[in-house]
Amino acid sequence: MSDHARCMWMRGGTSKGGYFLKDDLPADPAARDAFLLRVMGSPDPVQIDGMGGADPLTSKVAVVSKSAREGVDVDYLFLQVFVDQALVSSAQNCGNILAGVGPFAIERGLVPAQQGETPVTIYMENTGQVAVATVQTPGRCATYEGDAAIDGVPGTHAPVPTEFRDTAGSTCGALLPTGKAVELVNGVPVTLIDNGMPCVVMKARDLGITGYEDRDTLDADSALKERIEAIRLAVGERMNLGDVTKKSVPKMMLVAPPRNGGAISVRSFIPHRAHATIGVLGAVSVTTACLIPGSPAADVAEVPTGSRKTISVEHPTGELSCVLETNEAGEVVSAALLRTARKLMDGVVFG
Ligand code: NQM
Repeated sequence: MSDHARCMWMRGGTSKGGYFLKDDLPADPAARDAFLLRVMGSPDPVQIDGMGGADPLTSKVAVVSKSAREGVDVDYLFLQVFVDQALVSSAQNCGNILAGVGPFAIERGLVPAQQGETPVTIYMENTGQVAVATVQTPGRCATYEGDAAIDGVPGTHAPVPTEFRDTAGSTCGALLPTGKAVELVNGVPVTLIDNGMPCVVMKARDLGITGYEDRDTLDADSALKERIEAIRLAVGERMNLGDVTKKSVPKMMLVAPPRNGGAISVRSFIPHRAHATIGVLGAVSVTTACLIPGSPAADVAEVPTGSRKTISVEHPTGELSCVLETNEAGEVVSAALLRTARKLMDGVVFG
């Protein structure tokens, strides 16, 4: 039984977790997952015996290795370690934790740093797609200091602009896995969509809330959560995700008209707790839904014109802007977002 491993703890975007080189973890996935559960202190709602922060947003792992793929620097496998269940899932990607992968890869010597800034091309193993993150590397060293601010994180840090291409159907096989812009599930009109993250997008008011509630209010609403979970379980097969009982996808997105100058307001469940902000690829998927005529998101969104659109998503603690590039058919071909990351600890973790 493996009892320790070299590890860096990092904040990536508005999430936090352990970053490991693949070779520093057990090769057998069952042994690896058992070790990671012990590292995080799961299953336990407070994760008292581990590093996890008693929140799905702080119970995350990145497994990184040098890539053998053409034009790719590193491979990144994201693992969600459940807080109160003995589950580790690779069924979803994570664009927030992704923000730490570039600096981590440079720090561990997988990618040579250039003078000034270093683009790191990352193959996201969970979905088989590629992202390019640009890391600030003055003096050929990764830095975390800078002037970039993202809502949900105090202070300013070095910017990590990140671009995604061709994320449609990342896990579900198609942008709209059922081929429909809208369908009725348990009496609620929803869009089933995957542009990097499988999501169910529905109007908050159709679920009996305003869509402007804070995280604690949403988390305390057990009747709402039961209704949302029933919809989630009903659509898993239709979204080509199989039985989603023990999976952290699809994410549940409750949308409302913007009220702070953005394009849309979103409250998300990931899927059993409300998100403090919004997931990165979750935001790419929900902003893409804003461009689908007749969808619940398009009904409430105020979308700018032009082939390059900055769509600001209002979330519980601020906003996140997605820059979507569309082709002549109006389909999203790329998405860019700004994240930051910070190294918190580098050492050995015990499981
Ligand atoms: O959607 C939380 C997060 C995420 C995922 C979740 C994410 C993404 O904020 O790309 O970043 O949806 O479980 O870290």
